[in-house]
Amino acid sequence: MYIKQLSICLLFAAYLHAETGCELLTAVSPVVFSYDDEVPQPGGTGTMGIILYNDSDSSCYNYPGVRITTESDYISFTNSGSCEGENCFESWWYGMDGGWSYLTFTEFLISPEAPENYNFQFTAVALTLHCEPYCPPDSEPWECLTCPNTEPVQIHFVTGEAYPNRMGDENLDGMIDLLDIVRIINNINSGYYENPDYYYGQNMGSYFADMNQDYSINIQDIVMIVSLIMAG
Ligand SMILES: [Ca+2]
Ligand SMILES: [Ca+2]
Repeated sequence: MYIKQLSICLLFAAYLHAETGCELLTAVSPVVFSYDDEVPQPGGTGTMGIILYNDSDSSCYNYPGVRITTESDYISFTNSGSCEGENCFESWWYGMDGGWSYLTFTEFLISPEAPENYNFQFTAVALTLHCEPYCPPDSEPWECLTCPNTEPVQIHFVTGEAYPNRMGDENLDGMIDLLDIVRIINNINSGYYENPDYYYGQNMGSYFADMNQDYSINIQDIVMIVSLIMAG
């Protein structure tokens, strides 16, 4: 039940809008997932995928990016990207069209000293670079190279518990089951996936349906999802 509530919360947060007016990127999608089943135990390394989503109709050519930070003890990133320090990760792109999504992965370490069932969290926010015209009048120039573009989104994990979403979870409800299979079959039959924009478009579930990540959703992906369901 906890997982389902978390997923709903995360999806809801996808509709947050920017407060700074910083260019055209208006939302960071907090859909977080992993290829692993569970968040690792203390001493392990976890991988988190997060999708940056431009929910406006307009393109953003002002260097959109995503920054993920953690203030939780025992958690650090193995690669900070362009961010400084081990408690921060950043990824940037040159631009993105309206309605498109970009995906970035980050790896995090859970210290062996962390307690069992350790509850930790990340904060994700969408950014744009070079947003000086929108900076507060009293801000220093270097403070305004990166502007928060969305409200921060909190992402919670517990060691040993399932990730909010996994590959195969087409309807993003936190479970991989018959509902996902039915949706994928219906979408294949209706020709929905033949739209070239589907993959990074409005329906992020398409990404989760493409199990083998070959940019095509077909019987091979269905077989992989069925195997997952059968494996329990
Ligand atoms: Ca599902
Ligand atoms: Ca595929």
